[in-house]
Amino acid sequence: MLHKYTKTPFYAIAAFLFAIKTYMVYRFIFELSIENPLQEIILLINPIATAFIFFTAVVWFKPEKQLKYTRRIALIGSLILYFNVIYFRSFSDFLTIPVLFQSSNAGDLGSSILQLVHTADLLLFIDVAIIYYLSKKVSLDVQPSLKKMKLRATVIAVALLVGNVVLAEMERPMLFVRTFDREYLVKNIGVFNYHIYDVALHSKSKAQRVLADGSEVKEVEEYTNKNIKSDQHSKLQGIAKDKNIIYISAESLQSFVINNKLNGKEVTPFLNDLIDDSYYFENFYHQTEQGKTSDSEFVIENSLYPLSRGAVFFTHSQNELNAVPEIISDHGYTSAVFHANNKSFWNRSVMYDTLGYDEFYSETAYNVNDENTIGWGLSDKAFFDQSIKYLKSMEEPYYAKFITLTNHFPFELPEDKQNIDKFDSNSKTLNNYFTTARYTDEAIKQFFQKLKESGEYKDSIIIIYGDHYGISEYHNKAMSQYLGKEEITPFDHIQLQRVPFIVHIPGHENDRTISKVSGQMDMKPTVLSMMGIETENGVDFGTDLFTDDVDPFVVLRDGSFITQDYLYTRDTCYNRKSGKEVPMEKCKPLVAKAQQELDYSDSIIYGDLLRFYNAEYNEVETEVKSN
Ligand code: GP9
Ligand code: MN
Repeated sequence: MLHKYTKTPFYAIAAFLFAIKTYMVYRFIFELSIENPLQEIILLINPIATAFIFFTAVVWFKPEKQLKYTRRIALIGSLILYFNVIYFRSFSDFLTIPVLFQSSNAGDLGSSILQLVHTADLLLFIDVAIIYYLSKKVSLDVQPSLKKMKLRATVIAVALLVGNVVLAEMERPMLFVRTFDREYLVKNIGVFNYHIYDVALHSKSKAQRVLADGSEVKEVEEYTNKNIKSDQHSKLQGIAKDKNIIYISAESLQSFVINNKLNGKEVTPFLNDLIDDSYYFENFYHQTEQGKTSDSEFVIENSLYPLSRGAVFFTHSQNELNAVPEIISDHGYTSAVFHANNKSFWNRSVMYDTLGYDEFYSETAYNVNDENTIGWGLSDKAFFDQSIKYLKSMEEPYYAKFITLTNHFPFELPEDKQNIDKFDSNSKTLNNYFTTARYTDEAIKQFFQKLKESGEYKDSIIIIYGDHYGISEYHNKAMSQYLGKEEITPFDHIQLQRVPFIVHIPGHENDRTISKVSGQMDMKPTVLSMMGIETENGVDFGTDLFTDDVDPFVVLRDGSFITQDYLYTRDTCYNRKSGKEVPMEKCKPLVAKAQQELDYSDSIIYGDLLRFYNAEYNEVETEVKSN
């Protein structure tokens, strides 16, 4: 009998065991960084406070029920923690409610998921096993049964929690306002309370649509007109008029491999050559969040920020938007997306309708078999090969978006297809990455050849961009080894969010590499202006990149931002060119502006505000026409 040795009620023993486990996960799996002693204390207290608040709830039941519920709480809590562990290994991030509702994606993850589950993970359930075992050995007499005891237990648990929250607010003022910073939240209030907070946020965002009215749109429009929209005519205005636009979304392709080598070999030889014959934006950042590829699609078609939690493709697929495919259909363009994956992944089949795409060539349009499958699905080479016939069948001018897949985590490629070495470091992910990045480079090369052979090339403008990072912070050590740096600082981390953006115009001669700071947000106005289409709608956040009258200001979804002179992230201001820390005063005025911009964009999505704007705009348009 356990209670021969101690009079501690069982729920408290269980809470203690569970808290130790949680703490271990924070320290050794999430590797939550500790910057000062107060953070250390908070990180120690929050698992205890959280475990006690949940486990103490059982005291309000009869003693035998208390044991049963204690076991259940331990099991459910452990599963929730474990799901976070798996998600974290892939995304260096924590689950949110919208991400959970995207579980239809999980079935398609296949080998990726297996890579994320380790045998040693069984250790994460040791406390559950002990709790099950001990629960059979405890005496019911020492479980709280009198009201007084129950109240005392509850008061202690609540006091612990309040103490935790007060300390957290002291350490991190405005903690609950900065919702995008999930790591801070987890560090300060723990992963379970973070989930509760996330549920509250979710309900709030749902309510926002109901309560929205059209008045806010005008304010957003004033902001974008004043701060973002260019008054100049672009140097390339109309250059793509009546030409086809071929977009290539290069999966997980980051700029650090461009013009870079591994063991003396170029990683992306084709793209490196192409860049000499194209406009290449070397300081171009992805602006995605949890929605990954789908977020990049959302950003480039709408010039709106993705959400800080979940993927807009899932959470707001019924919103009224003003996306590129819809706009250009009024100008005689046909549009299609090519992506050889399950059409429901990222809810694409629904969202592409909302965006105004005419056609979606998904997995079912392709012949996918064992020979031509790599990792997540159809290999990029086979994908482009099989796409050409569909492309040729499209009515011109067309707008076609190709989404590659082979360079996707875990970046596995059969040996006979590897034309560059693997890297040698402690990160299998980074080691593999070079081989699949090279594979995509070769696939794009072949695609160009096919475009030329089929006659599509000369009438088209080809735009290549990286959708988001491929190598998360989790692999910083290996990354620093590759880049020959002592460590990856927060500054370096933001610089690693650069992805290639290449605009290739056949027959054009003024090509050059452009250093100005830019981001995915800018693609919509840039491409529309190249097509010679005037955008009447001012409610978006991008600048035409071939104009020069607006100071570049790239805001990332986590509130970090980059200007020509400065880079701001994690409460620190850096000189963008030297990477040296500079006084915060330099960045301060822009911190609020970045937040404002994100908030404006969120209000458009949460409130579905474009339904008011588009309605009003159409009214004006009809009036003009009828006059
Ligand atoms: C899947 C592809 C990759 O269809 O878009 O998705 P990701 O995981 O990069 O968002
Ligand atoms: Mn992707």
